[in-house]
Amino acid sequence: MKVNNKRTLSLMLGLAMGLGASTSAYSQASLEDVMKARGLTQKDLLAAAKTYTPTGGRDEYLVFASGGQSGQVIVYGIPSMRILKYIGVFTPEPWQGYGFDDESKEVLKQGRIQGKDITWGDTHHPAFTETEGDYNGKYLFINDKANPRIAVIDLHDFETKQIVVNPFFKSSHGGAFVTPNSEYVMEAAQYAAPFSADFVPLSEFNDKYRGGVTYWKFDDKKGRLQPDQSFTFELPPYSQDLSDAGKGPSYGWGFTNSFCSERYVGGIEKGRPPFEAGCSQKDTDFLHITNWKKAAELVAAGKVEKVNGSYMIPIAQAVKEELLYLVPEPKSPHGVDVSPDGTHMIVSGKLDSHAWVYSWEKIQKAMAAKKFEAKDPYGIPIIALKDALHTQVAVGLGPLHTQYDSKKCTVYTSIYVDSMVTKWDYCEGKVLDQLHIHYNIGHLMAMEGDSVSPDGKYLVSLNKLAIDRFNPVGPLHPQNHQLIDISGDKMQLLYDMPLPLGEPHYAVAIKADKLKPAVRYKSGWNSRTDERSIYRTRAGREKTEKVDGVTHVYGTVIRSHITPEIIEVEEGETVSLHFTNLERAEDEVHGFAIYGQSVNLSIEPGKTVSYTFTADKAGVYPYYCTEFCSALHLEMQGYLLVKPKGYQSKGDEMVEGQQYTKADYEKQVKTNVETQAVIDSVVGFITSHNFKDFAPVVALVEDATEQLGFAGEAKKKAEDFAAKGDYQNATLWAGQWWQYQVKTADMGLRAKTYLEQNGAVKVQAK
Ligand code: CUK
Ligand code: CUA
Repeated sequence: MKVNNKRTLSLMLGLAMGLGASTSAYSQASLEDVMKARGLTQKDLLAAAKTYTPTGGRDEYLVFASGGQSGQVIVYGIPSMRILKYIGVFTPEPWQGYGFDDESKEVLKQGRIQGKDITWGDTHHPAFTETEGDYNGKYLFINDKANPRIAVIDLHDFETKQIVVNPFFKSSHGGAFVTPNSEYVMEAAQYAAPFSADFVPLSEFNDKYRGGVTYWKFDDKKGRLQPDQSFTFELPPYSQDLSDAGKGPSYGWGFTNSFCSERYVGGIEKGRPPFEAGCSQKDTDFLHITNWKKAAELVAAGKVEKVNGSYMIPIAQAVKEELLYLVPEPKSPHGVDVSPDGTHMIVSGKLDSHAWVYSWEKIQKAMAAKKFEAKDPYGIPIIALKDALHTQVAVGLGPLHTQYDSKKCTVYTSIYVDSMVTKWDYCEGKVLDQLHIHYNIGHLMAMEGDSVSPDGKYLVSLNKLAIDRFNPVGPLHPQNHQLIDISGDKMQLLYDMPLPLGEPHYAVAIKADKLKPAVRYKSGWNSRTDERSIYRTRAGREKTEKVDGVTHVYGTVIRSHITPEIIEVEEGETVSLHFTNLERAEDEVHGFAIYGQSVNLSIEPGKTVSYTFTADKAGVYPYYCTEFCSALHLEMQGYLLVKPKGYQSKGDEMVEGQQYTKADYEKQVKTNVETQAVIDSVVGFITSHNFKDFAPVVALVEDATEQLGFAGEAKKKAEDFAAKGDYQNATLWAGQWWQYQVKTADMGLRAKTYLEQNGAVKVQAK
């Protein structure tokens, strides 16, 4: 297999470079035919060879992209651009049971705004946890712009674990940005509003409306944000935009830019010029510089007061303690990006064709000398542009965001109006290359681009419009992520990926080998709180128990049955179902759905999930497993029987189906004996090879052994019934025995195939 792929690849590359002559005529002709038929150029083939990933292949990087209005996070691979997962974050997602099982409902509940459930989010900026400025692959944060919230996703299982609500803001955009050791996660406000929930007229905008930046404390061990140790800088109502944390020499500081420092409040319906006119009057806005390290010390020393139960540093205190400065920045900027070595900050003005490069050394000098050109209306010192600027570079119309290359001084800036990427040198201040994008690029993202050691290699352009790039699917178009090769001097566009979920804002990419996701949970695990579930149920211990008026059903799922198979309750009872997936096998997930209830549970191996509801109407409610988990998946079913109040049982209500005889029993046993022979031969093959050297095979063997154990138990029951002459039950149990054998054989054969394809060698048979 491997050899073949290599051959195809070298053939493609050979052709692309015009060196096809030495390869076999048949293959060459067919490749050329395909090129001709599909209208592909050699450049296309080269791009294909750089992204195509053969079956079973893995990607070098994983991207975690904001899902925009979907309130989710999208995970895909680079260079293949294959989508791997949508992670439900602020929005319920049925496939994962997110927002359907009791455990994940608790997570979404944390995100309530003033007591109201919010079932969506506007996700913009994901960020990884870092250790000394490098991505450590442990957690991911993402913000919600519409309702100022930050979510924590655990990369051990790619699940959302926590949502925190900003105690002051009414929107937030400048999050999530992480300090170099994940001490804090920055979240800046966007649209200024009163810090309280009260009504305040717009006439009091300048005095009572406020912006701000919150530093959320992160506990690396617990993997949770700590609201009681977090603090917020009160800032003027300047529409703070994006943020970035300092590193190296700028470690301990945070940078947040802003637009509409005019403090204009619109009012087109009252005959006033609209927001967009009033918010772009001045030639500059303000970059806010905050000292989080010193602020944290003040908090620890008890010198910061709590407002609404949360630490808040008023502007006056921040100025007095020298924690807060302003620097002019280009008009209506979007994005502030600190260089990997922490010495420079780049800000681009959407309404300016320049990117401005600030020197941290100069800024620090001005701070030390207390050299300020003025104070803003709130008393915050303003450092003069000339005392902060390293250089200005004309990069194109409407520059937005900047990403750093692995090569020193090299950066890429997204140019929104001109729809292109400009590659330039921020040390020398010169443009190096430009590449056209389809269309209207927003963010762009390089591999590990926010870390202290970016990898370069690829750039992804996250575009606002796809227009004519894909097959039309109605007025709402998919979005377009474009993959660009930046390994050479010239950028090369490789791939267009339509994303049909939400507007892409930012994304982050991490080396895939830094992630170590689990394949199963510890048995009986509550994945949302990361502890053993109090409802964990072991095989054979399934039970129903009424506690404080709630009927708790402790159930299990394993191929191919749900235990219990029949649940009987009385009309009006509150029922709490708890299911534990007893599987050990990789990817053996079961689902659970029931008629008339809005629920789908995803029960991954080891997980325990719950679903609580009121059985308010008498009736018959079939339930079933929603994942095609085995050949007998359709039979993975059951009934919830909700009896009318005061219903009198007429005795045995089970109906007997088909009647079985001794002949039926013997026929089934014959089949089982034959199946066992197949299993034995597969086992013989596996044990005569070095299967222990292959982890996936070891897992399969474990799983198969477990299933075979179940087969043995069923066999014994069948034989006991047969001995008593009860061929009805004997035949049914013999059938169950065979079911387990089939599952065993299935896994054994998968293991055998794996060994054959991965070069297992024969060893001494034991
Ligand atoms: S944003 Cu959307 S393109 Cu929210 Cu960072 Cu710039
Ligand atoms: Cu379990 Cu289908």
